[in-house]
Amino acid sequence: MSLTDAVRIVSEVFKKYASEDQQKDTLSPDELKKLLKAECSKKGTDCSSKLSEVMKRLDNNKDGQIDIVEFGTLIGMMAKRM
Ligand SMILES: [Ca+2]
Repeated sequence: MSLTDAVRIVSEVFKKYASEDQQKDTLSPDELKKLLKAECSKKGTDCSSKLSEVMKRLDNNKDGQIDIVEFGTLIGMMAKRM
């Protein structure tokens, strides 16, 4: 698998959850919660952090939404723990 393939998968997962409400380019706290709940049950990922803490760490521009660039931080956090 190439990095481009990996980025495509990350982008697809992001869009799958981000498109649940009207703002389809960002994850709301609710959408992030759903994503973490679904994806964190898989092996190798860390879900010990609370949603509010994860949200705070990811939401760089403090608009209460997670965009695709901010989502990259979560991928980095998960990769670090693998
Ligand atoms: Ca944001």
